[in-house]
Amino acid sequence: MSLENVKETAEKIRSMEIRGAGEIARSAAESLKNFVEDSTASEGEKFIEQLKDAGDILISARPTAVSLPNAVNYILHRIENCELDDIETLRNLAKNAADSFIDNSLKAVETIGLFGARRIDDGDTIMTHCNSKAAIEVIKSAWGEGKDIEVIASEARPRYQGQITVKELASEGIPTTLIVDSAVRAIIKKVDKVVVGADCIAANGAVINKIGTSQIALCANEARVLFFVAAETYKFHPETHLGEIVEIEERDPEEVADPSEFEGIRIWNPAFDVTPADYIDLIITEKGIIPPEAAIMIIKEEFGWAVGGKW
Ligand code: RUB
Repeated sequence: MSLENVKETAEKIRSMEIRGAGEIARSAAESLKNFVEDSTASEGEKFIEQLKDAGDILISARPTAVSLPNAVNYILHRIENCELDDIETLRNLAKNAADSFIDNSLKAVETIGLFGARRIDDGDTIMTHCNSKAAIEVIKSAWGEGKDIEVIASEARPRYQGQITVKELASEGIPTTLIVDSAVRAIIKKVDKVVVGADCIAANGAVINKIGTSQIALCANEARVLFFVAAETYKFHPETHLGEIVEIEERDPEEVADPSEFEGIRIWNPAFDVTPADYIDLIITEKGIIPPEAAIMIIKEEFGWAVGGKW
């Protein structure tokens, strides 16, 4: 019964009914919490095994946002080294871990908004891409402080998450403009700062975010426009320190065009791209604002336990 709920959540993540790296992580934590509440395991070892299986189902839903395995591992790590025969304690620890992950995650987004707003000036025109809660929080927070700002958002084909962004910002009263992705270079000189989110940040400071982000970074670099990334620390990828490569999700070609109308033609739909650290001025996290080169320090601080023995 409750594994069904886990599978349902995984399916919603896969189909993008639940989307955005932070939201994906929080819903995975919530789903594991429900799983724990329903679990009938009477033996600690079995309980952990079942929880790991449930976690694996969630992790397999989408490959790129490292927030997903980080959320699952946050919970598992807190019960793995406990007394296995005390099942009630294990259950409570897992539930509390899920709650604290969700709570910390929401607080992190809020803090990022406050920190990020300090880097936004009165009169700024800000460009954003896709739909990132963390990036939007920076913009909303600057607006909330009374800064007179404007936003230009690219639509983020093929799933058009930019449309969600412009509606959300406009509903706050923020002057907002929607552009097609290919208009970025034509208008970048009107932009003062770019603020985007992240699905994953590697040890070398590279940021993996919605496809199109790296082109914006390239244009911003050419035009000497500042490029900021807003990301909670659970978007940093522990294993990239050990040389692991981040998998870039390739989604269904049907999201781009109807394949039956393009017989013999490959339709390629990578969902994310990699922006090298050289194109990023700052990463705004809830622990503070860092240059991309300091990503490794966040990874050591936040995930030393995860990779501990291995480095
Ligand atoms: C969403 C996306 C967002 C990041 C950060 O991609 O690339 O910029 O996930 O979002 P998708 P947040 O729509 O394919 O999930 O700041 O909300 O975690």
